[in-house]
Amino acid sequence: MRTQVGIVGAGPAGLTLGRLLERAGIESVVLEDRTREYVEHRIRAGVLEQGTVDLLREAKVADRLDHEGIVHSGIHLQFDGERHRVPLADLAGDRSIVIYGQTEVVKDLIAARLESGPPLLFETPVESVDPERGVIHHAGGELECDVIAGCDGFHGVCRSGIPEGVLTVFEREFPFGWLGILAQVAPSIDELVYTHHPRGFALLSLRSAELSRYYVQCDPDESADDWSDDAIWEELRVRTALDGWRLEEGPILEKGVTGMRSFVAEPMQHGRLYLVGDAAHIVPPTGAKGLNLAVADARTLAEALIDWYGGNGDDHLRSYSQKCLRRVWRAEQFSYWMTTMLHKLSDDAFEQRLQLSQLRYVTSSRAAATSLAENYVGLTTMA
Ligand code: RFL
Ligand code: PHB
Repeated sequence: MRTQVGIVGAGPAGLTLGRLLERAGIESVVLEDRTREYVEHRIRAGVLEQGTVDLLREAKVADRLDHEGIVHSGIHLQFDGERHRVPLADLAGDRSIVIYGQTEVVKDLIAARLESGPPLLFETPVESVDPERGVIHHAGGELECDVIAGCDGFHGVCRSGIPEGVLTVFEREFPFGWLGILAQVAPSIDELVYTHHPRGFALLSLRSAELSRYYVQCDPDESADDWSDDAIWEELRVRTALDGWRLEEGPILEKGVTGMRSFVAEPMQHGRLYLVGDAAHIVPPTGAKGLNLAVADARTLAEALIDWYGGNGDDHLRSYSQKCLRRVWRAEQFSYWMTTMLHKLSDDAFEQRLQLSQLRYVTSSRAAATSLAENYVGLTTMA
């Protein structure tokens, strides 16, 4: 089998790239390890930057997003028994975020691809890739390609297809994780709340008018099964408590623990292989950047390939890695900053005083709040 672009992985990166190529008349085959059911129900991100929404609209996969996505023009930061609103849109040139689950983005992209026809093969694990020859070895045989897009996430096989010594890896692992739940209850507040508390971080988010998505900081190697529903609600209640406000509870539909790390592999390209999204970089979820970075990489690669197949040379393919890494490192810094400002890092009282002072500064200085706001909604200068 032969194709122009072989795409490994049907997450947001692979599916977005496939969609953009399809609209430009460039052939691709998407190979995905898991079932459609599994990929469509993997609960992860929920915050889309304006730039991500704009791209999905251009790609004509935003009908449901435009109906069901919830626009938020602010977030709250809570600490020391106070809740402060950061007016994102006022501070960041009228740009906002949209709450729409990654599961829904993936469903929309899969439906569009299956309707229009280019191959999307589920349950087809890729075993290895050859970046020099442009060959993908998978369970059913070989796929020869002009270009391989490694969109197979952090644990995929594409990154390890790059010969030793080529990549430089930058990494930080955090000594905590997030216990996340999806609960069948109306959100108790209409915008996100990021809470710093002596017992640890908590985040109140949502998926819809009936579904809430909540997180608490926990040990990274804890199992979600060790947490009873009552224990989770108790922890959420204590960490987010505020005079005159109540956290509504409901049945927990799903729970899971996720570790937190920062990771970047440079460069994001070798031979015919281009790494896209989590395959090349990971951010801790506190800045809500992972999915948005994956979509931005996919756009950059699609534009470079459209240029190249259109006979306009390979300048953009050559600068793919450099262009993506600028945005990636901005998101790494922002996510690291949000993470270390908001989580319980240690029992060190000096460190805790610095965190509180930083939170007070961000919620009282317009300049500091503007910096948070423009990074959170997505910097247009990084496009
Ligand atoms: P994905 O989504 O991991 O997709 C990779 C796909 O590749 C498949 N695969 C293979 N296929 C074939 N052969 C192989 N050998 C393969 N190995 C793997 C996998 O099955 C999968 O389908 O990577 P992608 O596309 O780069 O997308 C990245 C995003 O999923 C990720 O960055 C975000 O979910 C991160 N994230 C958030 N990002 C945001 O922008 N905003 C958020 O609010 C946000 N919240 C989060 C998050 C991630 C979280 N977790 C669970 C890590 C909240 C959480 C809790
Ligand atoms: C989510 O709704 O899943 C979510 C929101 C904001 C984050 C991370 C996750 O920073």
